[in-house]
Amino acid sequence: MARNKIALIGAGMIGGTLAHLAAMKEMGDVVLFDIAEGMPAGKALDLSQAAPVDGFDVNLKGTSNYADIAGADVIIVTAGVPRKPGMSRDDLLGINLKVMGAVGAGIKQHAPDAFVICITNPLDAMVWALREYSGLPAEKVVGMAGVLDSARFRHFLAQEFDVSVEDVTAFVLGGHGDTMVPVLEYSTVAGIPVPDLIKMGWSTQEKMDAIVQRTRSGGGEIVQLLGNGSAYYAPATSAIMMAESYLKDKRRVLPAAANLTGQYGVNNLYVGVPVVIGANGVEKIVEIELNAEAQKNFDVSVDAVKELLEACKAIDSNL
Ligand code: TXD
Repeated sequence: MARNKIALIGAGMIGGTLAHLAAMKEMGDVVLFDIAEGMPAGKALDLSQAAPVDGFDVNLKGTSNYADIAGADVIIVTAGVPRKPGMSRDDLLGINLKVMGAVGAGIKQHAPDAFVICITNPLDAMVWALREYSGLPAEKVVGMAGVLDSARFRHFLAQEFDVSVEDVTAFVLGGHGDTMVPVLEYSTVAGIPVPDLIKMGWSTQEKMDAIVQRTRSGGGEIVQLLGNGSAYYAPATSAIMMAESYLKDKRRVLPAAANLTGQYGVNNLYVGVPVVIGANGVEKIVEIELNAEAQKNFDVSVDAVKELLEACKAIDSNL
């Protein structure tokens, strides 16, 4: 049986971390693609030289030629420009939309059967544009944000409750950004919902509100601290989890930006919802009943995504 092939479009901070993780897990051969000359080949060579020490056995190749992604099973897209301090995700729109045009064309021509995970910001708009430009079926193109956002939420909750992060599950809906919707009722410690934990005296509503706020601006907090660039370890490992669910047909239930076709009252829009990821890509969109507050926040989030799509269409009339 042929090895899987993982193509990483964008070999920057997240792309390099993705390559390392994919290699360590022997998910398949790895192609690092970037327009920056030499850099993807340098990272591929560096990682190849880690193989004898770490004991992984995969081929890594760096390239600036789209033909090298041919036959990729999974493509993870981080190409573009990351946020600088003070810059909003939306400021990135114009620059990264053009990048999605080039990446979409490359995928369409060379790897139309791949499962594509987009990470580039502003996420919900970029994954939509990438679907449009690539022409791939919507169930094969998803955006990674929810796994990361819920991981951030889990980390903060575990700290607050002083329990293992392994026993904390968290639920985040909506767009990636300031309008994301963490849902406390569906976030638990070993199955006990957060509102019950508040009743049990484990924490207070005020502290939970602060954690929700910190989760919403979790990316910005790291941008400020790093001073240059944005988060990359947790984003990369989150995308790898989605890729593994596809490659191993695990049917994991993960929050992801998926194309809605009427679910949650939304049509033709990518927004973060729980999905089942299996061998066919997005196998199912999980439509849960939201309480009034979550629905209101979700609607705000959807409106923010809609605005971004309008902005994309204003920049490129072909969209
Ligand atoms: O949750 C999420 N979705 C995110 C998203 C969490 C964190 C960061 N998120 C976004 O991911 C971030 O705002 C950026 O838009 C992407 C990638 O972040 P990264 O930190 O990896 O950025 P880098 O290091 O700048 O890498 C981007 C690479 C860089 O090497 C460029 O040369 C390359 O993209 N690039 C391109 N590659 C291929 N093709 C084109 N056209 C291209 N343009 C730039």
